[in-house]
Amino acid sequence: MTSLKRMAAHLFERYPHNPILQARDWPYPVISVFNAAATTVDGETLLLVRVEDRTGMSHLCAARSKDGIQDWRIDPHPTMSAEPDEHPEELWGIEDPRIVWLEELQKWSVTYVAYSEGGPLVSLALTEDFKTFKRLGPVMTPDDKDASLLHRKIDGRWAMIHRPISPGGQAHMWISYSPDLKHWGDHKLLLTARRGGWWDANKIGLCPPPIETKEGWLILYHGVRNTASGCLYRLGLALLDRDDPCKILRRSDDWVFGPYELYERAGDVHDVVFPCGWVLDERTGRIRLYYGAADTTLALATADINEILDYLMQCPRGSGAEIQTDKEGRRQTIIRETVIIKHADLKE
Ligand code: BMA
Repeated sequence: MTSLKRMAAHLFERYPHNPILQARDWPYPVISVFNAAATTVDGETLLLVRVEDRTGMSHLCAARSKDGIQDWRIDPHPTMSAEPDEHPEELWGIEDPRIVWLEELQKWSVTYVAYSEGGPLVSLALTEDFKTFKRLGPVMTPDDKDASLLHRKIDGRWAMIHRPISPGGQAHMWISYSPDLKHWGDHKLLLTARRGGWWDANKIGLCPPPIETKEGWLILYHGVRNTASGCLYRLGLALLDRDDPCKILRRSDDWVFGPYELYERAGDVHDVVFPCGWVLDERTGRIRLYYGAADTTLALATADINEILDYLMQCPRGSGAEIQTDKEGRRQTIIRETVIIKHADLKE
């Protein structure tokens, strides 16, 4: 095994007492708790957890903890429920939130999946307290999921990464821009799913919101592999240019985290790890990654952001697209040159 492959396998470390939250911890009857967004509020970690009840539909519920690991205080009632009367696109529930603090507005954005009669779409809400939510309504039409804002404007416009499904079932990550968070356009294809035997062939999607680092926007994304016994959800890394996030600087060829422990391999949907939130402790450089395990419980893994960046800076440059079409329309394999540069050499 090369040292890069060894690094990939050890970047994330599971919390030994996983899962950290389960249905039986809930103050009201539910069947599964998973895919939580995460942020820091007044020095505490706040998770907005996707909760499914016996209707089969989901709502969001806040859980707070001082250390982000244990002693969670869970809201006694759903914190944000679907409101299909005023928002028909939420007919079949709301799912998989991502939270971003927008310094400019002094508000948190919550992008989430609204499950409409026409399919799942991306909706956006703003909140100042995680008690009331101002809905801005659907921002992307169906089928579209896995969306998050960048925390600041890029050249005067808000940017959102999201994942529409293309005809034929292929699902790639896109980036779109808006002057006001309401009207979105200038859509660009960002990161494409690979093909064939790759772990991230055919379907990928953003996991937690991108983290801005000196080296670029750090992206964790899921890749879905179709197998004879169903889908396998694993995670990979990419780095986007800080000033122009449409540019992909690096992408890992290997997946860096995948279902392994029993609570990830068995549950309502087996073989799924699905993070929607992470919190960076700026003092220690440790990341706490919160992920849904087998669509049943919520688990925690930790990682060092500098190790992740060191690893990424040794990954192939560019988007990792391996197949291109030549002028005559023939497919050709592009052999990429992997240039190893020390992370330190790239700092100004
Ligand atoms: C995706 C989303 C996630 C879910 C995953 C695995 O399409 O619906 O909420 O965790 O599938 O079932």
